Amino acid sequence: MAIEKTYNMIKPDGVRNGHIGEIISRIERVGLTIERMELGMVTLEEAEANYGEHKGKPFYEGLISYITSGPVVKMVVSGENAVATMRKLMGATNCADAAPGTIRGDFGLTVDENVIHGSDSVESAEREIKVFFGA
Ligand code: YYY
Ligand code: MG
Repeated sequence: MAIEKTYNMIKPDGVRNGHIGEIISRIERVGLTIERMELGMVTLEEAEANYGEHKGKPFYEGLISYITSGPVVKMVVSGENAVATMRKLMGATNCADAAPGTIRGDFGLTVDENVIHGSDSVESAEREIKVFFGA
């Protein structure tokens, strides 16, 4: 086990639908620590840097316009196995496949508006934290 940092972001639908408090509670309840948190818009540059791996895929343009469409909550979360623990709390990418009890399973319906983002590895987390919070 290792203490890790991960980047998480409550997406525009999660903010718009009023799930900020519940999501933060779930993160705290498992014993992870919210180290930084900011509510605000995602710039086009940040969106393209965060989702560069998906450039060229059919959903890319929609993803960029969606993530820049309204306020999000940007967070750095830390703790034991923070990357995998947050992925477990989030659930499957497609909300329709996400298990009940997960954030996506409980608060989302679709794959394109799926409530929350979470880094998929320690390396991605380092990169994403720099994109959204600087060095
Ligand atoms: O890491 P995660 O968010 O679970 O999924 P990714 O495969 O990295 O895709 C990033 C993001 O793209 C996903 O959260 C929603 C969107 N997306 C989509 O709109 N349609 C797809 N078929 C796949 C992904
Ligand atoms: Mg991903």
